[in-house]
Amino acid sequence: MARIIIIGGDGFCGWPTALHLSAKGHDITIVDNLSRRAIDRELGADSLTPIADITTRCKAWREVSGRPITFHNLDIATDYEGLRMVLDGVEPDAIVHFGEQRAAPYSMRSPRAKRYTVDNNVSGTHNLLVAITELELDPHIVHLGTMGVYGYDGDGLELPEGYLEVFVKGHEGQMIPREILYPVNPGSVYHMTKCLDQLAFQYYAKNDGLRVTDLHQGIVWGTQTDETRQDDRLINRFDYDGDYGTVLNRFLMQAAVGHPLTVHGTGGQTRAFINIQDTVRCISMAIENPPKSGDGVRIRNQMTETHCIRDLAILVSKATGAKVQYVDNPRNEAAENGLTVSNKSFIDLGLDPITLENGLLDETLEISRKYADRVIMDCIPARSTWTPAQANKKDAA
Ligand code: NAD
Ligand code: USQ
Repeated sequence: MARIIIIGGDGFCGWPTALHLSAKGHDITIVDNLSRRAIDRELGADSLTPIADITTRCKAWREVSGRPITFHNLDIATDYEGLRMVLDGVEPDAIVHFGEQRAAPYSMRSPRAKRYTVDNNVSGTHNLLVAITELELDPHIVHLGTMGVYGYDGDGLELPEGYLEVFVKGHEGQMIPREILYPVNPGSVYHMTKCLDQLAFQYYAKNDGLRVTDLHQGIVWGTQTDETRQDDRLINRFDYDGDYGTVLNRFLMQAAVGHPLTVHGTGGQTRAFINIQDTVRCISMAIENPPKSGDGVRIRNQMTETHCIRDLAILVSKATGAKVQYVDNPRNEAAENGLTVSNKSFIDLGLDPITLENGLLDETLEISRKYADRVIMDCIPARSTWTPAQANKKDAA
């Protein structure tokens, strides 16, 4: 069994992943600075589900499973020495890196938030790479990247898993093949940090032989997994506010509280999706199938289906009777786009995807209804805009 560090293990994807890997018998250490909980307080928002504090969570898991999880409250972007000490102490076989500011709207809300997102995400990732090389460790780094690095202008082609074969004209006119990182096209400062992460991984894999899997993940929906269902104190986070709530979970929560479903613009944006239970399974599969030193960075597209936002709203509306409201799009993004994505590498590893048709919408809807009285209605509208003038005003406020 492996020693695994989960950076960002108190978050929406990190917590159920920590439990899943612990249940499989791995030794789990969580590193998290609890910044996500602090940002909730800053925004006056909260998880729809009542999440226990991290100490209670770990204690509950030990009671339920008999297995310990160690927790370190540590900021990987600013506390390099602390990070180095944890790595040195654990000597991990694998590190799963979720520990970044992950909301596109939050990253666009003000100059301060833009700078925080870049400082936190880029420094955190780079500190991790430096510490591993300084200590001469050889863990498999599994990083959570995003489908958003590709951008949404690929109509007509199937997005490959990270790399593109191109042919460049040589000086004698011959066409020379090269494999390059798929050209990045971020849609927010947050997405831009994931593009910068990619370069850092490519460099440290080349120069220091680090073993990295970068998972280009789609939008995660759902809440519970087999492990988080086992005790109320293990319940997973459910974000629904205008900055952190992702679209499908927001629609389900909105339906539960009688709020119209807030479709941005025409709703013609097509995005990639994955259920949280498949997220944890994919991460486990990625850990079990590491790249070899010298192989470069292994990129896998971690998504199971694509949907257009308008169709999702209609689906939820039909299931619940909720009204659909087309609101001005606060983001700067294409009004309509097609999207086809290869996820062959996980299918080849045996992933049997959970899709919207599998009935799990009902479970998420039930959770939304159960905790509807916790919804802070003022947090529902998406107020972060991509327009500099408005974002600048927020900082001044
Ligand atoms: P989250 O915000 O719920 O969790 C991130 C965790 O990292 C939080 O607990 C936070 O406190 C911690 N963290 C942030 N900065 C840190 C730092 N400097 N040091 C230590 N801990 C730090 O986010 P999530 O939804 O669980 O996403 C996890 C990862 O997956 C992110 O990197 C995100 O970009 C990626 N991802 C998420 C989604 C999604 O839909 N949620 C989709 C694709 C990719
Ligand atoms: N949208 C609406 N109504 C809403 C909320 C969102 O129409 O109430 C639209 C947005 O305008 C956007 C789409 O839905 O076109 C997706 O928005 P989102 O907030 O669900 O997802 P996004 O901002 O892309 O970010 C989320 C995670 C991020 C991750 C990304 C994966 O927060 O961490 O990287 O999904 S991906 O989209 O594949 O890049």
